[in-house]
Amino acid sequence: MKQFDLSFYLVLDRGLCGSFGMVETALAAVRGGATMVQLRDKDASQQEVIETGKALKTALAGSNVRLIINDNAEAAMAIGADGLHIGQHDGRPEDVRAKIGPDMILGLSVQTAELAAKADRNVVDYLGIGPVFPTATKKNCAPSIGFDGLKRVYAHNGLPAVAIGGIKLPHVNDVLATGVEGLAVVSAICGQDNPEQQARLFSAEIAAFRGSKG
Ligand code: TZP
Ligand code: MG
Repeated sequence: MKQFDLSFYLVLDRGLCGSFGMVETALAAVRGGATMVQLRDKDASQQEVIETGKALKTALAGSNVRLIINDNAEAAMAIGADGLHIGQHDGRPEDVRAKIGPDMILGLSVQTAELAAKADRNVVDYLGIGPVFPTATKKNCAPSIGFDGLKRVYAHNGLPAVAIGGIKLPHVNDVLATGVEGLAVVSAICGQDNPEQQARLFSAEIAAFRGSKG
């Protein structure tokens, strides 16, 4: 059984992290309670992705935080990452799974209930559902689905899921009330003056939600 905790999933963006850097941002977020870290560095060369990924792997060693690489199976394997996250245009999940082998965590982005229903539990380990809200962070983003859409899409597959897209601190309760296992954020952490403190606030909200559910 693969062990991973989707509760508070940081997706790194090189541009937003700026001079603070992706590794420092990840470390700060993990100190603040982030449970997963994804390297999503669309404009970097293969060598840069692998270098950053290896630096993240070293930084996260000894923590329970899983390192996921966006879109790039070769880099994920070269880094020795815990997992890979793919979108709807990144190859058939079956083919990607064949390439990365059975042990790597595989995440898949879905935007609709139809796509969620099609995701094969024997191939994919978790879903990323969204965008919940419009976001400037991702170019050419699909239409936002809101909390109702999130709930509907999540209900179409028993896989664990994280919500993504425009999620900020005041949304934590409504996101988790849809039933999803966690939430993924980029700009709520990357580029913030104090990413550790922001992460702490998210973690506290998540813990408070869980506490209120007993
Ligand atoms: N996939 C769907 S929305 C998104 C991605 C990578 C970006 C989310 O960024 P933010 O800053 O948390 O809105
Ligand atoms: Mg993609």
